[in-house]
Amino acid sequence: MRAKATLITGAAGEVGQALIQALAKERAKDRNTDGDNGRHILTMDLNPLPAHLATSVTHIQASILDTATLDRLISEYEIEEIYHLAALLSTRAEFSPDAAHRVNVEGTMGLLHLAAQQSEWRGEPVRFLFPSSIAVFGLPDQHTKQQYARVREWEWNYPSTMYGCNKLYCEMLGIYFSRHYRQLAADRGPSLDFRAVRFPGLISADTLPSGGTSDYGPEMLHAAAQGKPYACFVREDVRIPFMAMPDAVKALVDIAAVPLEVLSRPVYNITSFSLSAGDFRDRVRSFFPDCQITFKPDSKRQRIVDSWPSDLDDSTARRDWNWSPDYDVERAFAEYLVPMIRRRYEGIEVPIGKESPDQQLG
Ligand code: AKB
Repeated sequence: MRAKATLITGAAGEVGQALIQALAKERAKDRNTDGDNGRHILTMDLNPLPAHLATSVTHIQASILDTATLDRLISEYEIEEIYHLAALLSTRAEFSPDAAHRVNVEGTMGLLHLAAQQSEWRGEPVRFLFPSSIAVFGLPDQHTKQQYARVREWEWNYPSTMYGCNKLYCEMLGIYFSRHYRQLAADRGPSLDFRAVRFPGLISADTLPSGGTSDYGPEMLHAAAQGKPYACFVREDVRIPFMAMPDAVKALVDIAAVPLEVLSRPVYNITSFSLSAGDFRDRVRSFFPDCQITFKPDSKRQRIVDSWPSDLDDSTARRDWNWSPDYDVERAFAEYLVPMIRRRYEGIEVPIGKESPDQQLG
């Protein structure tokens, strides 16, 4: 019999690393109460996992586009749940749109197929967790951005980036596979159970993002903690929503855990707090008074954040599955980011923007 498994793609990225820690902790607790239930955590990424994570999972260092590896995986494991995190982020995708399309769209399509086949085979839907993004929104100008401060899920779905287009289309593919594919093939058993959350900019104390456009927030903070100067690549006044990494992981784990009946939609906005780049600098300065943060906007990256909403309306997630972030802006900085980052840089040097691998989301 094949062993049951949860698969995490893009596992060496920021969300992946945080998710592995959370799931491994859960599994260890389950093992203590129920004994070994035989559930494995399989991780996949182009890059190796950091040593401290590699021991709690089975890591496959491969591309999600490698169909032979995926075929081998499903011959060995019964995959019950997929956290599909692998993606090329918004700035990188603008430089390599073909590669972004291959990884973000074709990669997702392959995994949706795999999940649909596994669901049929098991006679039970595979849960497919998909991190989408504020990049699916595209506000045309500053006036509209100010007027529509808190966007709902279905508003302004006109992305201006390759990454945003990829994410929006993959949300739709997920819905297609879970709802319509099943109807056409009614005799083939259940299809997959697709659930997505749209993340704002994520900030981790443990890792740095790379290739994203919301990266200026975490980069500012990590630079300040290391006493390095930082030139922010967007204007001081531009505002977007953010979230601390533990809340991003909590959102994925929580939406995975609720019964399907409580979800009134397949895709949910979620957020925590909104800050302008100037507010972000002020927060950082209140903890690191000597920080040297300047603003040197890059017009292309500026255009991307200008098109993203300043806030999200996440009331449906709050109502349907009790979504609520643990970290508001005060707590995020004072109780998570700053203390953890201070500890991290005691004696450790990590070059800004150089640490994280290609396949990740943040
Ligand atoms: C990016 O900047 O591309 C990501 C995102 C907002 O999805 N962090």
